[in-house]
Amino acid sequence: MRKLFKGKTILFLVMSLMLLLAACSSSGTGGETSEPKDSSGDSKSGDKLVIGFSQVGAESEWRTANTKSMQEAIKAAGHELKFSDAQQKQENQIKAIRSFIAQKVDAIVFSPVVETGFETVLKEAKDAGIPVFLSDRAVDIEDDSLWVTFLGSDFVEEGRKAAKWLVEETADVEGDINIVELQGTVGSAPAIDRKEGFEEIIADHPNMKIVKSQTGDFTRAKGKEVMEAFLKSDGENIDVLYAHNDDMAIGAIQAIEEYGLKPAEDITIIGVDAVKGAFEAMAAGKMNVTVECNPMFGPQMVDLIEAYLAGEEIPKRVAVEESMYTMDQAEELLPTREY
Ligand code: GYE
Repeated sequence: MRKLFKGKTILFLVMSLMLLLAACSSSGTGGETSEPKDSSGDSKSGDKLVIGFSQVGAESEWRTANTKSMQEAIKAAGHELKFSDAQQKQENQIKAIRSFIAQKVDAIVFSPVVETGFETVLKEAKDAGIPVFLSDRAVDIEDDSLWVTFLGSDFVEEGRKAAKWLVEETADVEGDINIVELQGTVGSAPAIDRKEGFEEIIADHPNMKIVKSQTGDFTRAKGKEVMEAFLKSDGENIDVLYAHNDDMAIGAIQAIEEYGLKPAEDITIIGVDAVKGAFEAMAAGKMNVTVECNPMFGPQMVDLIEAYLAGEEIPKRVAVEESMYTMDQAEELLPTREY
């Protein structure tokens, strides 16, 4: 099967609008809230806060934009930031959180590299009376009193959007559609959820098969390396690449070109994040679609921290709004992209 991409622009626009409306009506708050820290009226709002931010790393364009958004928002609000880059290692994050606790920061912003294994350190923060705000990625911990709120994207929905686009684009294709998948960091919320959402949709389409799936750790270098291995073992039979982020897709595009095939024509390329690199690849005709995952929520996070410390009730889950973009929109939208 070749050339899956066809310009079903109108249908796509209608779909996007529907997705956007659905996102707007469901975004923001879940039912649960976090009790205010201080209901005595002795508010911390207006004070200069010291905020510790334990970031995952600098593995992708998305991450760099997210770090910048958080740094700028904290500075703009007149607060002090203590920043720690964990280089995608859980033990570095645990150390960073312990050091924030020792320094008695007012709040901890934490973007957990993986979902599990943070219970003890989060308990230590709670015992020290320091509120923790989960940023971008969730944890898989039963005791949800260990964090105030989780501000981030719905990764399962992103996976669904990617698969729905593919189903739409291949509606007329007869025969098997062989998909290779580049997963994000093993054990991370976006890798687990983007896989789940995608698989949920293709489950209703027996001709769609994930024939190979491996982690590329969310980086270009790893994405390229793993795609090279996929191509080497069965290059001619790969119809679609589903990459859990754009950086891995971009690395894979290079591998596909070096192998002698045409990305976006011979192999349909689906990414997630909607970073500038993806828009450039789409504008150059080398990538078909990217599902947006918006990293620019620094200001939203600062608002949540200030509101909580001022005694307001905070929803347990706050969603970031996002969309998706195709090749035919890339050139026009590229100059407007913030990240
Ligand atoms: O998609 C990827 C990054 O957690 C949403 O992490 C984030 C993901 C993002 O490395 O590019």
